[in-house]
Amino acid sequence: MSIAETEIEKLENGDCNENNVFFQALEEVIRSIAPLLESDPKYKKYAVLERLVVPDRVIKFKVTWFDDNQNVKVNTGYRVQFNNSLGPYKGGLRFHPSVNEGILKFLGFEQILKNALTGLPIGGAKGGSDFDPKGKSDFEVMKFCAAFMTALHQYIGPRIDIPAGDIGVGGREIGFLFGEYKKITLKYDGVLTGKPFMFGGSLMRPEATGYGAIYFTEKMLEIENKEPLDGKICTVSGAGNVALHAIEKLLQIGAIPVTCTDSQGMIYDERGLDILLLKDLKLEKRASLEAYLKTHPDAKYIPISEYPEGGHAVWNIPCYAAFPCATQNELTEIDAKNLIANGCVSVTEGANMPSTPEAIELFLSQKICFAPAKAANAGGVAVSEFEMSQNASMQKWSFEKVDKKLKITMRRICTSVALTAKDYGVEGNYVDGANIAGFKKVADAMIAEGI
Ligand code: NDP
Ligand code: 2IT
Repeated sequence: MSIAETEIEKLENGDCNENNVFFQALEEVIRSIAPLLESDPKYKKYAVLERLVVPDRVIKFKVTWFDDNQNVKVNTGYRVQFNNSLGPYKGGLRFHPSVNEGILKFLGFEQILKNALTGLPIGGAKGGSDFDPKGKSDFEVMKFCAAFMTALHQYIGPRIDIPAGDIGVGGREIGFLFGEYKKITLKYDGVLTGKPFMFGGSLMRPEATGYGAIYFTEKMLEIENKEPLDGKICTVSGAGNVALHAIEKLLQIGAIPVTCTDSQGMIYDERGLDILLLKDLKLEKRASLEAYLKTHPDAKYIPISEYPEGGHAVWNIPCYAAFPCATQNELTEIDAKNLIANGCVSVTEGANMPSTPEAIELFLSQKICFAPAKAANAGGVAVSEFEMSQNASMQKWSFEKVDKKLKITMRRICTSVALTAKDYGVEGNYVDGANIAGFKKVADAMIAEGI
């Protein structure tokens, strides 16, 4: 049995079984790096893989707070500090009722390789809580964030672990978390990224993940000799930070994004989406997407109850390029078949692991340009690192400077992933390219730092 197969079997028989998203993320990476493990004995000698798949530590804590009716509420908080070989632990916080240790381990593991691909000095981590910010007042969110930070503050620091946002955590939550950290520690540290601009946030951090995914796609289409995005129909899922900024950048470059989704349904506006309205509805008013119809009655709204069996309405809409930007496993094998049948040429993962393994296999076998999450959505964490640099040097960079650095970073990641794939005999396979390139950086650092 190969080193990779032995490790997968060990994981399957351990506490990480096949139905688990953490196992899904690990299995993909281990299969990609199998040739590297066989060809270079140092990885086995230093047990790099066995060490890499286990987080350095998982911090789990109780978060108690009062709602607006003075009821005591109890949630669970986590921080998975996965690997700090390349730099301090870095990664977002997710507040969503589905959050559990398995989901945060998958996200933390992906973050290690993603952060390595940026070429910046950051390790991998993820955290969050099963707290649901939806329907909560600003005061309730503030009280929850304060209680969460009370438990977390002793484990983080600007050279230790620097959390940021993810699903359910944006500028509002980061602001409340930062305020509480400052109050408890008396330190004005850049201990979180994604802060509002007025107290140390980087310009363009909100836009960075979505814009970065489009910059990556432009470069990938260039390398693969495909037509550029301008004038092309694009489908996007999600209606949060990543999706809306991907849509905004698509509109800026002359593409025609026609869909977005939230947890309740999909909007299809074949003339191209109204981004200002969407930002107001989803980022300001935190309303349902259905409200889009009040301003644009010609658009279509499909609630999730009417989605096709085993699939999602958004991937039935014919498009040139697709951008899943909502959540994990939101693009299934059935969805992939529909996209391909309708002529889709390119798929870019804005969300973390949005495509199932079966969907990815189809994309790769059908030679669809496929940009995997850990490469394509690295723009968010890259600009987070730019925010850390600005905080450390007490500077504020212009929007243009950050945008230029983001574009260079995304194009560089794309090129290095494409070249790595070519070097390892899997030209055009950006999944293997990203996994091998990211793994090598982390693994070589782990070996150099000793066990
Ligand atoms: P937001 O909370 O801003 O938006 C999430 C969007 O996805 C919302 O429209 C939400 O719907 C929808 N959504 C969330 N969970 C589900 C679900 N289970 N089923 C259907 N729809 C769902 O999060 P982000 O935009 O920040 O994150 C989106 C994805 O991008 C995640 O996978 C995240 O890990 C990834 N990512 C985020 C980065 C960042 O910088 N923020 C960086 C890199 C990756 P509703 O409005 O109804 O809640
Ligand atoms: O998945 C991700 O890369 C993020 N949620 C952003 C992490 C960060 O530290 O900016």
